[in-house]
Amino acid sequence: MLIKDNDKTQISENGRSRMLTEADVTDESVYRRRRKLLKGMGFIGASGLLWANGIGGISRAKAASFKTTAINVVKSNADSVSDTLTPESKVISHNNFYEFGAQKHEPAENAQDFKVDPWSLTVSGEVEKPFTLDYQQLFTLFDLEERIYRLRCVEAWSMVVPWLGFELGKLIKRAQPTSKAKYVAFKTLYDPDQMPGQSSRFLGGGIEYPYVEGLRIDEAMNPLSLLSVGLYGKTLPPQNGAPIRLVVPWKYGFKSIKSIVEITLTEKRPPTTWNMLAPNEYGFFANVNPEVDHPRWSQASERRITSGGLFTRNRIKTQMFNGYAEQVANLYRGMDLTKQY
Ligand SMILES: Nc1nc2c(c(=O)[nH]1)N[C@H]1C(S)=C(S)[C@@H](COP(=O)(O)O)O[C@H]1N2
Ligand SMILES: [Mo]
Repeated sequence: MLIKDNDKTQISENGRSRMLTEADVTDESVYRRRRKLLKGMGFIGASGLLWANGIGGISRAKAASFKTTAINVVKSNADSVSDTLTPESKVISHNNFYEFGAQKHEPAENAQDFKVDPWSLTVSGEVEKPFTLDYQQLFTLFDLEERIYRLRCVEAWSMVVPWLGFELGKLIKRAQPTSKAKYVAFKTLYDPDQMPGQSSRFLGGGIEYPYVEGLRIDEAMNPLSLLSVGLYGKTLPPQNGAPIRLVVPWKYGFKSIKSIVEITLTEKRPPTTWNMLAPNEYGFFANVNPEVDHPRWSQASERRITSGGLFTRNRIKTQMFNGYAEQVANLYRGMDLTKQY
């Protein structure tokens, strides 16, 4: 991956160097306060989120033309972490989504006209009951919950994001996997007319499209594996993978594939985009591991993107499985994680 802006991204957002603005910090503190309040009231519901949209929506509106809408959340999940949230303005402007450009600021600039409705997500392969969901069903099939997760990119930066979504396992169970289903393969939309990176090796970073990813079935069924349809109380903006993307918080960010159109249960391990491009650098498992360095840089620490200003370093130690060892270490018992990276 492009690593050249590893430590400079926070001073160069949207292609311009700039100081931290008030919106960067207001976003998060308002959000936190609202969340506490709602929790105190015993629920997180539609009216609260509409109220949040009225406040938090301001900073998004000035940069984005894509319309996001408030989402009804049924519950807040116990797996949420209490780390300081990355401000919404940064979550939606510092992205990896090579279909819209390989520079961090490009997806937010190039994806605003992306059409997400109608959408079609198919679940098939080694299942008894294949099915296809339309745009509306992505939001109504299951109760949506909020999960605050760490997101650790293999490039050694990280964020903390309040996602909205449902467990991947619920979707898989609905399709009734056969006994041959050992892996789950994911595919991003292929539409070069809408995704300029797919027809330009320069913009698209030289990777093969469509972007594909995969998990072992037990990883996919782990309750932490989330299909996200929103963040910060609203539907996903396109740069973050609208209308539906995967979030696997104990793995490097490239596993968290965006704008998914196909989920296929398979017997054999499916090919995955970054592994195909550079197998010595990116493994199939891609578990966050501070002890296994990338061939070109250390993974022992990371730059946490917070509301820090121009000269804030925010360098923190990377945790095994990104801090989720308690929930997932048992999935890898007996494996040599230096070889199965
Ligand atoms: N289809 C697709 N999915 C993708 C990527 C991509 O380029 N294309 N980039 C991945 C990488 S490297 C990261 S770190 C995360 C970033 O998610 P975010 O932009 O929402 O923070 O998305 C992942 N999903
Ligand atoms: Mo990444």
